[in-house]
Amino acid sequence: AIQAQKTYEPTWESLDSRPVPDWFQDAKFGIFIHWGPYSVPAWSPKGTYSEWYQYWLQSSALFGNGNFKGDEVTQYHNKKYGEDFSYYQFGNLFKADLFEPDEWAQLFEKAGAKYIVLTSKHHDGYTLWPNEQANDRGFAWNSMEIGPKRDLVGELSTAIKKTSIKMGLYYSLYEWYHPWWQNAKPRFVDEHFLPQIKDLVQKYEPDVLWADGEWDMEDDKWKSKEFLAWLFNESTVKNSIVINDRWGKGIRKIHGGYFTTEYESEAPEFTKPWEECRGMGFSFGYNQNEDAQDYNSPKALVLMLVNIVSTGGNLLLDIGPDGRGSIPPIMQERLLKIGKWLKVNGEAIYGTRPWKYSFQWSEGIQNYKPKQHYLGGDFILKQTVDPEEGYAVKEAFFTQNQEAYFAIVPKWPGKELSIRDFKPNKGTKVVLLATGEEVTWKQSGKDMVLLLPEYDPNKIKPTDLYAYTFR
Ligand code: FUL
Repeated sequence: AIQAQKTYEPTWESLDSRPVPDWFQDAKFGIFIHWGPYSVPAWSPKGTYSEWYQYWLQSSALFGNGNFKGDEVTQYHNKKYGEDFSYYQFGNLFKADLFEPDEWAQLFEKAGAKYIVLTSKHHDGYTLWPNEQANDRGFAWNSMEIGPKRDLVGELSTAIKKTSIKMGLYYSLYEWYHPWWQNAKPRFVDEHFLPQIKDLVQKYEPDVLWADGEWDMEDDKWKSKEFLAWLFNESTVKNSIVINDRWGKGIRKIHGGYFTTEYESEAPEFTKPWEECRGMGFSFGYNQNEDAQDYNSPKALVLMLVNIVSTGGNLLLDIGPDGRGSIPPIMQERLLKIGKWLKVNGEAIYGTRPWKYSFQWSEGIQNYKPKQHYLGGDFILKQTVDPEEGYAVKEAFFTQNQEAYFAIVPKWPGKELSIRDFKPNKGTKVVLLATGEEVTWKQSGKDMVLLLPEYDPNKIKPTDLYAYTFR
C-alpha cells in the first residue's frame, strides 16, 4: 500500500511528530568539524572556545571554564597581529591549501564514524560555500572568493558521499557582527538567514542539518517553524533530513529533531534520540594553547563513547583542522585509535540500544564523583576508571541489540565478573570479543558470574585494552 506523504504544519506539535530517521540512532559515533578563519589564529585561553576568537577580541570578554580577566585574546592579538589587524583579515589568511577532502574522508572511515558535521558557517558569519548572502555586509565573506578560493562544503560533501558516512552541516543562525543582526533583525531573518539556509540545503542536500546560535531570539522571530515545514514538506531532502533542537530561545531539549547536549556528563532522560557534542580537549576550534595533557587520552575517549552509548546517546566528537586544512596529528591519532577499538568492539556499539541497566558501579562504590573538575584532560576517564586509585569506578557498561547483550569493561576484572541481577538462559554462550574466546559462566543467585580465563596480554591488541567487551 502506498502511504500518503504526511504534510507538516508550522507548529511544534506537528513538527515534533516527525520521527528521527533510524540510521541516526544506530550511528552512535559522529565527527564534528569546526573550521573557518578562527582556525588561523587558533588561540584562546585553555578552557575557552577558540572559534569564539572574534567575539573575545571585539568584546574583550571571555567566558568558559576557568578564571579569566577577559582581555587575554585582545592582548594576544594586538601583540601578534597588531591593533589595526581586524578579524576579517583572517579570511585571506585562511588558505586551506593542504585540504584533501578524500584524505579526510578516509580518516573518518578509519575512525569508525558513521556521520560527520562540518561548520558551514559559524557565528562569525564566514561561509565555507559560495552564496549571495555571505556578501551582504558589503564585502566578500566566503571561502570561494577569499582565502581558499574553493567551495569547501561542496568538496567535502562530494568526498563523503562516495563513502557510507552520512554528511551533516552545522549552521549558525545568528552572526555576532552582521549589521542587520545588530540593527534590523526582521531583515536579517528574511533577507539573510532564510534564503541562505535554503541555499545551503538545496545545494548540498545534507543528511543532517545542525542548527546553532539560536539562543538570543524566539523561534517565532526566527520563523523556524515555517522553515522546518518547508524543509519537511518541500525541500529535496524532505524524507531523509535529520535535524537537531537549536531553533530558537528555550527550544533545546523540548522541540525539534534530536536533542543536543554540550559538555554534559550526566546521562539525560530524554524522550527523543540525543547527541552529546564536545571537543577532544575543551575547544571546538583548533586551540594551540591546549597541550597533550589537555586532550582526553584514547582510552578516555573510548570510554566517553561507551558511557554515552550505554545511556542511549550518540557522541559527536569534535576536531579542529588548522588554517591550512591539515588535521592536527594528535587528533588524527585519537580518531585512529578509536577506530581500531571499534573494529573489534563495534558490535557492542553500532545499532545497539540501552539495556535495563546502563552500567554497574564497582563493588562498594555508589555515585562516585571525581575530584578534578576541569573539562579537558581525562575527566571522563576519572568517572569510569580512576587512574590514581587504579580501580574501575564503573565496573561495566551494558548495551544490547536483537541478538545479544554486551558488557563493556574498562578494567580487566580478574578471575570473575558478576553481572548483577541477570539470569540468562542456560546454554547462553559468552565470548570475549578481543580474542574470540568463549568464557564459561555460572548463575549465582540473582547474578550471572563470568569465569574469566587467565589474562594473556599477548592475545590482546593494545587498543583492546581500552575496554573489554563480553558478548
Ligand atoms: C556552541 C557554539 O557557541 C560553540 O562555538 C560550538 O559551535 C558548539 C558546538 O555550539 O553553542
